[in-house]
Amino acid sequence: MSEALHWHRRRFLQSAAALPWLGSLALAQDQGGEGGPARIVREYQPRNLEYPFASLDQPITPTRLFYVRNHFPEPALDASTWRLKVEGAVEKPLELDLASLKQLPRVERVVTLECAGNGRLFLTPTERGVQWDTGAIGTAQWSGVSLGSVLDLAKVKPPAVEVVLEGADAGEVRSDPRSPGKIAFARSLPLGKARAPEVLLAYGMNGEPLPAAHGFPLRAVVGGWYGMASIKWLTRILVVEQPFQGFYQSLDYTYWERQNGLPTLKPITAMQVKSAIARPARGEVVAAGSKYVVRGAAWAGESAVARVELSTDGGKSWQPVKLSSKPEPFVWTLWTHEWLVPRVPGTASLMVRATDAQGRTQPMQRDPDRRNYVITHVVPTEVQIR
Ligand SMILES: Nc1nc2c(c(=O)[nH]1)N[C@H]1C(S)=C(S)[C@@H](COP(=O)(O)O)O[C@H]1N2
Ligand SMILES: [Mo]
Repeated sequence: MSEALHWHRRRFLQSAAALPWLGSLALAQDQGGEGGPARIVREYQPRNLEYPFASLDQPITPTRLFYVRNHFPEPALDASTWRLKVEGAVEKPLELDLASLKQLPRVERVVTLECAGNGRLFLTPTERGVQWDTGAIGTAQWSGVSLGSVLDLAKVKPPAVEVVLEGADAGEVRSDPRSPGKIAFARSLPLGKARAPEVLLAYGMNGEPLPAAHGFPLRAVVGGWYGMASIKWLTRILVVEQPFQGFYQSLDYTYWERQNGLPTLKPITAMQVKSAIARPARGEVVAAGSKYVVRGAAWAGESAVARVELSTDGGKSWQPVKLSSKPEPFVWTLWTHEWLVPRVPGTASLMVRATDAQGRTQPMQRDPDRRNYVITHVVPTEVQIR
């Protein structure tokens, strides 16, 4: 399929009139079936599945290939008994069922989710956590309501500073640092971000009801932030007057920020600018003297991608690649580059780097203050030329 067609499909998807097309999307997903690309199992229990990044060929990730990141066993929720509680610093505490949520204005948005641990496989020495390659990322068309509309319904009281989102899944973290017994998966958002238009409570994904693995019946989708903020199996929204200091907010999913010479732990929030090569894959054999279409994606969280450059000579020289769509915040942009493969057999080292609209470029070196998260440094893709 041509890049131009992808672009049209994408534009099409962003309009509310995309519904007829979504039927063919479901069809396209089924075609993957036998022999097609499949997710890579990183962990069986709880289920952690990686998107096969080399299969990237359209901006919307097929649901059957979308990565799954679970900390605890997936809860099986019954939509008829499920309720969403909204409480804490609000004038009108709520208990909403799915039908009353669906009465609120429907919002649709294409948003890219990336796990903060994506690319952990590239860290030396090895860091704790799921050993993701490049595919703990995906883009879907999410449908639901804005979190802001639910907060307005409950009427947030002025001293409130944050909104805690809590999932129905729970468990005990037994490795150090241990959790205080059984805890639910929960994260908070400052009120400003919680009210932003890119923050949804989604009941639909790519035109279908949200699948169980992705948080049925309702999940948060926090555009521009790493995936840990997008709470699945959402059952409670707690409005608080002090910053939340939960396990996944203060102990895990944190990085060191240096303030006046003192390293301080900060919660991981906004996605940083990053790009990745989908094809060729690491170790792929490419034909000497051929034209090879190198392809991949670039994204920049709340910012937009401004520039993507590729090197096919191990970082000595860089050329701009062709973007298949106009970069926007919250969604990745696909890119291609026609590479004239050298005639001489051997190896080649390909690298890609992106720069965002604020002028921030992916670093060449890993910053250890990021601990086991936010892996955005440039990683070479070595290929064989034969
Ligand atoms: N309730 C709950 N929400 C969760 C998680 C979880 O384990 N439990 N994992 C988070 C993390 S770390 C990521 S990256 C995203 C992944 O969403 P996905 O599984 O739909 O791809 O969900 C987030 N929301
Ligand atoms: Mo994640």
